[in-house]
Amino acid sequence: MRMRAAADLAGLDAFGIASAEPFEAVGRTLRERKNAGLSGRLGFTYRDPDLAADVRRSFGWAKSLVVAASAYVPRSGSPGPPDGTGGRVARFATRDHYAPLRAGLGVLAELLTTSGFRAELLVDDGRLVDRAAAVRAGVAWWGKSTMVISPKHGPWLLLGSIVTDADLPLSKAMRRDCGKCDVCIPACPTGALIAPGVLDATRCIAYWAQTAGVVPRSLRRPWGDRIYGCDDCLDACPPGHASLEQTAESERIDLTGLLSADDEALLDFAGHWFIPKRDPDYIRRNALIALGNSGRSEHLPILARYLHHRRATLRCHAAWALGEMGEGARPALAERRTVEHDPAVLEEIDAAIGNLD
Ligand code: B12
Ligand code: SF4
Ligand code: SF4
Repeated sequence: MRMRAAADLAGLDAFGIASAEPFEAVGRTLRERKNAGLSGRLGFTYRDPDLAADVRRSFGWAKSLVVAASAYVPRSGSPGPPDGTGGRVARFATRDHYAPLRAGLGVLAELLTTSGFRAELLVDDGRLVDRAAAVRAGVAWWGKSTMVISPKHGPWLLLGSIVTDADLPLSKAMRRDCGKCDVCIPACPTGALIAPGVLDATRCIAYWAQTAGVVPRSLRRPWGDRIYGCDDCLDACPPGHASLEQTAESERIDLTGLLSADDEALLDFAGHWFIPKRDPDYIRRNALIALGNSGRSEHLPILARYLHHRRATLRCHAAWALGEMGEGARPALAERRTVEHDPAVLEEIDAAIGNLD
């Protein structure tokens, strides 16, 4: 009871306690999806499913999980659908929305340690499946989008837990589910939700926005104006609509500004994002896709410049983006074709020229 009151005072939006028993079904699911290729190159909980599904492998003394959630939408501000004027960042990443969650959990952890118990904070960590903990602690239910959903905040929650050796009274799981609703599934622009509760990460824009390499061509148009993350299956979710109504619109990100910025400025801007190898070229890659989708001819010069970038990945994406720009892009593509040696870039240039024909 004292913990719940402290959670409220610490500004946490949901709270519950679960046992630290293994999440056996989740471990099985992680292994099955990994074997089926649905997790792509994801690390995190997929790196070692046995570890992720059993917190006692990391903390042998664990008895309970104190689970909390922080709602971010009313505070996040985020632009709506594409309007061609700039790039979009998913709401969870518009700023470091994990900070209030970590701070609130820190208060609860201190309460435990000052009472003589052990307390380890886990947020977005490979050693715990956060959603499974939240469901067991009665904080939310598992939605068909794979998000966990609360009646008050819908899917707009970030989750974290404290692993403790305190034997705390357990919360009851929520007696709710999505019922007949399934609107998130067709709302996904790439068909990544292949069945209720099953995500094929290799088709998910949120996955690709934080994964190294060349983004599959089939995903680039549905990518729209995104720079990081994707919210479409969350936006569609009815229990979250009341929160969305309170959201203030924020500025779109100037894509040409991003593409002209140096490494330091880019990493500074995106400091709290998960960026493969902290390599800012992946933000540039994402911005090139968004720029291609803007269809605005004033962006031709910057795209033509990127067609000569030292990184083949960026040349691939610049070529594709030029192919989306219409006839004005042909001279730049034709010129690069005469000097390009990388087979993957040549293939992109040919596809882009084919798109203009
Ligand atoms: C890897 C990862 C990703 C991957 C893969 C996501 C995924 N669905 O697995 C990628 C990069 C794609 C991703 C994207 C996003 N992520 Co993420 N991600 C994680 C991470 C690190 C692990 C998730 C995991 O283990 N998945 C494993 C699989 C097995 O879990 P699952 O798909 O939920 O599987 C269960 C369901 O399928 C259910 N189930 C099975 N059958 C059925 C049938 C029905 C009918 C139903 C309802 C359910 C159901 O049982 C399975 C478990 O047994 C967690 C942090 C953590 N340590 O837990 C954050 C986390 C899940 N991500 C989070 C967020 C916010 C996002 C994004 C919204 C960010 C964004 N806006 O771009 C998107 C949402 C995309 C989506 N629809 O999931 C939050 C989710 C909070 C919430 N309310 O659910 C977490 C918990 C981070 C945090 N600490 O808050 N993420
Ligand atoms: S995050 Fe976007 S791409 Fe991924 S499942 Fe949801 S709607 Fe689809
Ligand atoms: S949109 Fe509907 S089916 Fe999908 S997670 Fe939300 S409530 Fe569940």
